Amino acid sequence: MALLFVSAHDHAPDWVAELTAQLPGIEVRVWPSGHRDVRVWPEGLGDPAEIDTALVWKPPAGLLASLPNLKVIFSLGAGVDALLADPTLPGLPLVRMVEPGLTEGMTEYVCLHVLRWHRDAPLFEARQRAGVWRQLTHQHLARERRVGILGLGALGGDAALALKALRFDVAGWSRSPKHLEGIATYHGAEGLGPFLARTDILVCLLPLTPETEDILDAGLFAQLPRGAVVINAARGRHLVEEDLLAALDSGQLAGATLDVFRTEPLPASHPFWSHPKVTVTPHVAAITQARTAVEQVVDGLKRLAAGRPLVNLVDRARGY
Ligand code: NDP
Ligand code: OXD
Repeated sequence: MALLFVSAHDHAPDWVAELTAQLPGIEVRVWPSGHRDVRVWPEGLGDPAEIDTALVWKPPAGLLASLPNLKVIFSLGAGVDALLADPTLPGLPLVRMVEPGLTEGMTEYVCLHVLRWHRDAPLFEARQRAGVWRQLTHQHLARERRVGILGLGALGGDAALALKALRFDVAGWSRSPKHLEGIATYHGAEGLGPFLARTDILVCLLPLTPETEDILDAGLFAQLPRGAVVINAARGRHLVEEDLLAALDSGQLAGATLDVFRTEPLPASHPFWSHPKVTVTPHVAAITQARTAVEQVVDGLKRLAAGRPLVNLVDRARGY
């Protein structure tokens, strides 16, 4: 039996090397064919009946349904919204990605961009471009800056603790109640308003589900203190783009860092590219890498072989 690897990225060689090092004898098939530098294993599906495991990022709709003996689907991404959007997705165990590299990468991204706004880096970058030497007379300390994280899961929880270690005044919002040392926690619809009212820098790390789609809209921005900043590193469809532009233009929001977009790549004509208050990064906040992520997949395969329960299973009813 074989593992089918599907990804638009060129990291198939790393995955094949890591998987075969840990599970000698495993057959990995890479789809689609034509990956750069992939020369040493069969490309393409081969006999679909021989595939029992899939390790995938955004496979085309219908591909997984065409594998009659598939037993488990591992997502290369933490977010499984694209997979769940395929109406033909087989009702098999679906394991999402939780791995140290992804978590550490996201925490670095969040800390970088929170600090960037906190220390007025965009302002000084603009002044440098204009050749202006002007100091600020008042400097906020991190403990005076209230950061709020939407989503306190694998990524949001780690980022919250790292920001706390930098002395920020951190709060988080989740669906169910949470206890995180030193973090003010809020949950559910009734917790959202009070959470937003005390948030100067808002970070979105929610999964994209029917409940969270369009959550970053005018109504939410209006509940933040005037001059707040929004960082979206989750999914583009969390954000109502025109509401963000209006909130930036009115001064309700002072800035935004966006890693994810409704359309990716972000179209060349999109106003975000040149907006003076927007920082754009190309969906790179955190990337699953074979060297840190292979252990989760290997552990899953061993659990499956031993009949032990899988971990990080997606709850399809919740959508994450
Ligand atoms: P988790 O499933 O571990 O955490 C999700 C968190 O969101 C949980 O705390 C959950 O609450 C909360 N949540 C979900 N739905 C709601 C809701 N309706 N109301 C309130 N809280 C809610 O996910 P991860 O932390 O691993 O990942 C989060 C997302 O980050 C991914 O889904 C993906 O979209 C995005 N991502 C982006 C990357 C990038 O490069 N830009 C890289 C990796 C991930 P509870 O704890 O109560 O269940
Ligand atoms: C993910 C992502 O969900 O990279 O892992 O966006």
